[in-house]
Amino acid sequence: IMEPDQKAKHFPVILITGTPGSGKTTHAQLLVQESPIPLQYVNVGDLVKDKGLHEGYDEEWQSYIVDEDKLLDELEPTASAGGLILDWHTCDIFPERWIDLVVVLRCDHTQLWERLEQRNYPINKIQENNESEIMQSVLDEARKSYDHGIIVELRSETTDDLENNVERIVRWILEWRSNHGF
Ligand code: DAT
Repeated sequence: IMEPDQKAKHFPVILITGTPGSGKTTHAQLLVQESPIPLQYVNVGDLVKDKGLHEGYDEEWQSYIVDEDKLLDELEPTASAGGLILDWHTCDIFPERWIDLVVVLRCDHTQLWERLEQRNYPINKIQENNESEIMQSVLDEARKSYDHGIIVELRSETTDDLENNVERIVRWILEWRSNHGF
């Protein structure tokens, strides 16, 4: 007879990743609205900044140097409890056991360039991110870090893409729930 696992998560943890500008925050915010279950949204970049989980600021790249140990300690309780959307352009630092679904957003690189220009990113940062999208760096990083079966690559160029993607993730959530006996 199997004992019910008292510590089992009732809700999954979804990581939304992709090159900056690919649409992570836009997707996560719509998903929070459309989700059939309560999901807490964490923008990891904002968390790093707000809680000082870094070792200073890199002026050249205009980004914080993340203190990974501090970040993981901060997120551990929420991640273990479940019901979480993580939004970050880096995906290889989270323990595999935390993550139930990895969504990698992809965008045409010319469109990405325009989105980052609108954000007033410095040119070196636009170039770096543009190359990273062309080289599919985030997707490769995800494939190195997680079971390929939990990774889904989705295009994020149009509003239709956004709506279809969120619908698809909602269906996945319902399936996850039913597979876990809820
Ligand atoms: P990220 O969080 O990955 O940095 P974002 O969600 O802030 O990206 O999106 C960057 C910009 O691009 C923002 O102005 C919204 C727009 N955008 C992203 N995905 C889109 C989509 N699928 N359709 C239309 N606009 C999109």
